[in-house]
Amino acid sequence: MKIIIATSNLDKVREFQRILEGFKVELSPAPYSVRVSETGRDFIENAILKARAYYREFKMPVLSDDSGLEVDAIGKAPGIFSARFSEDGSYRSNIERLLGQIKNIPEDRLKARFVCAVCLIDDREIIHVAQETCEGYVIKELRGNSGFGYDPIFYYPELKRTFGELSPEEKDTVSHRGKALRKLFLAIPLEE
Ligand code: ITT
Repeated sequence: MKIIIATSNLDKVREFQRILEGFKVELSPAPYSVRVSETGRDFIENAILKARAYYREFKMPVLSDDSGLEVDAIGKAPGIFSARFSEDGSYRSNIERLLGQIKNIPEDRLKARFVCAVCLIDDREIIHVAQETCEGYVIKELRGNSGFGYDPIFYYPELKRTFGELSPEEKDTVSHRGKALRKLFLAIPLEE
């Protein structure tokens, strides 16, 4: 199945292509970005909104992702607002704003998780959805240059490293996105 990746985030595109390498799908980035108002109340609603907008535009199978970081001690922020957390929305400013909000909270109380909802609209216009999480902690210093977004401050206890310190393959094996995409594509029959 030929599928367009319904995102304007090139870091996500790279991860999608890596994670789905062994599946019988032909992924390509969207020819151009489609503006989508992310008005959903949760990750799944927003993933569906993105997929529908891209499907309307390109009229072929599309795969979208809505994801973010939830930090329990600050009411699960930034959550669905992870990309738009700071004024300029850059990865660096988003991290700085988050570090500002947690500066008085001890690190052992900074339990957090990445969440990823993915939505596929297939060639029969059937909508498939999956959501997964990855549990860890936020730390107050940046570690590692790998990955993107909040990866350098997301500590993953099982590997005793931040996501910024993992290889791409290590991240894909345990990440919210890796788990959500595998769950989705293992559940649907794919033809040659
Ligand atoms: P699209 O809506 O076009 O897909 P976006 O970057 O705006 O792109 P989201 O609204 O889903 O996407 O926001 C996701 C944000 O959450 C992303 O920009 C990062 O800041 C953060 N995020 C999601 N997955 C992440 C990951 O694997 N590692 C680090 N940060 C991540």
